[in-house]
Amino acid sequence: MTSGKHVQAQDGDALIIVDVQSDFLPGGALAVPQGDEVVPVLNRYIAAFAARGLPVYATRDWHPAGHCSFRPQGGIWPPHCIAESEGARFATNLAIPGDAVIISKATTADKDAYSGFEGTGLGERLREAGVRRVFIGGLATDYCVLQTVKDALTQGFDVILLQDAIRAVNLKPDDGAQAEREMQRLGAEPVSYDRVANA
Ligand code: VGL
Ligand code: ZN
Repeated sequence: MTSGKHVQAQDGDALIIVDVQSDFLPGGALAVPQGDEVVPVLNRYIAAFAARGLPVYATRDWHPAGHCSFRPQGGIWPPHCIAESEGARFATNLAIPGDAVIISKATTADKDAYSGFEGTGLGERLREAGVRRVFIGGLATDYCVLQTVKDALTQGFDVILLQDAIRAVNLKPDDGAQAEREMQRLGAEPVSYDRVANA
């Protein structure tokens, strides 16, 4: 399945950056181990897309205080990514283009949404923009990246998984590896930067 051939970003492609927010970085409320390491890699993908005039979408977890996924409310996570808070901001060193489309998700108290497609209109936005293939990276591999990739595939998009720009929570040590295997089994093609940027 994995080959050495290049996957050149071209017309009909979009980059989707999943939840690269302060609370998911080391020191944050729900820190993903080595989550900060995706930032410089994503910046290179962003530059490649920008150089070709291709669109960039950035999703963000954007919860109200008292969200159902928070432990005080009976959920499994520490409170994180509360809308408008410092922790909900994109990583300060992430070079999100000025014209990137920002997609906020899980914005109501009673419902969680790991996928950037869930309740956001992202699928429609992509189709309206003529996007047929999405390159997906960000945080976290075993939650929001996994569910975003699955929904993208279900909605008929081709999916390129940016394997060097994802990191896992790994509540169980194998969760990230298992999520990567599942995404590939469902049809996502894993690449790393050297296969994308051959221009
Ligand atoms: C996420 C846990 C809770 C994620 C969001 O972005 O992967 N994980 N909320
Ligand atoms: Zn969340």
